Amino acid sequence: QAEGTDFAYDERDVILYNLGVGAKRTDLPLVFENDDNFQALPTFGVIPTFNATAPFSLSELVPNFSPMMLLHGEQYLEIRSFPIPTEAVTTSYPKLVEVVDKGNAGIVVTGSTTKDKKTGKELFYNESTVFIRGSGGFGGAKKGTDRGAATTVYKPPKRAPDTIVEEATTEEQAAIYRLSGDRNPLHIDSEFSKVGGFKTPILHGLCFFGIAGKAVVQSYGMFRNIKVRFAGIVLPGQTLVTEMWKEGNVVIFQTKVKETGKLCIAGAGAELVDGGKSKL
Ligand code: HDC
Repeated sequence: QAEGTDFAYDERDVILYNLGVGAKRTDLPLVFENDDNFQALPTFGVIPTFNATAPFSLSELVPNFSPMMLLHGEQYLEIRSFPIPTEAVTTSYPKLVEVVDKGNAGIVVTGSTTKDKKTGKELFYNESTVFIRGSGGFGGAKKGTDRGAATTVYKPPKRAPDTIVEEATTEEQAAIYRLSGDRNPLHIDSEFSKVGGFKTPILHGLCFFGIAGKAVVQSYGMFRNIKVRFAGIVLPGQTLVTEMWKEGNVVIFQTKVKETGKLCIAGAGAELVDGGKSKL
């Protein structure tokens, strides 16, 4: 196996992450290390691999690569062992899954397994899709491959949602979330975001992924995997409305920006552990 990238974290990182995705001071299991039930939200599983060194660079995979034109397109996360440690030294092993040509954009999918460095136990598996505007048309495959849960596009049922959770983000949401490892200037520096086409910095996809995932876990219990498509941007300060439908062991969900009515997460779903009995 190729050499991986280590990432050590402790309860401080867990609390900072939980706050970054909107945990409240009254959510003691999420913000107080001495709470009997202290825990990382399951979406914390995206963090250990986030800055892991990939065995490729995006500029060698697609033409005209520019970091300003890159957006997070989709995310799949699988939690491979429970409970999620609240401190650990991990090693992540990113690899290229596929490159897709959307004509006006290039898509690159990276897969990464994260292990506990001491025990070798697998903790998480992630697949991250980046959507690079202006980097298509290179004659590559037009569609991605089917990889089961990682590529499932969930279809919300016709009935009204079973549960709706509304959560306001704050103007500082991206400034806090970036301290969990994604220092992309797109989320903090308007000079940078302007070049990418956004007047003001936009919220991290993984931040609103975490907020939506928190709505799922707080409504239905722990999940073993979660898949989302980032269908639209979110500005810090906007309110997110997550609509959920329980279909057997799966929570199908989507998230809208209240101010615009537009979807920011679409076709999303999470497979529950034990039918969702393990509540926060
Ligand atoms: O959907 C549009 C959009 O704006 N989405 C929101 C993007 C966003 O806000 N992301 C989060 C913020 S960016 C971020 O967090 C960056 C982070 O700091 C770094 C990333 C870290 C990654 C992890 C590393 C480990 C947009 C612009 C993405 C697409 O809109 P359009 O251009 O209008 O596309 P459309 O015409 O609808 O479709 C064209 C083809 O592309 C497919 N597609 C659409 N949205 C997609 C997508 N594929 C993947 N992800 C998406 N989000 C469509 O299916 C279509 O393909 P086909 O024609 O084959 O059906």
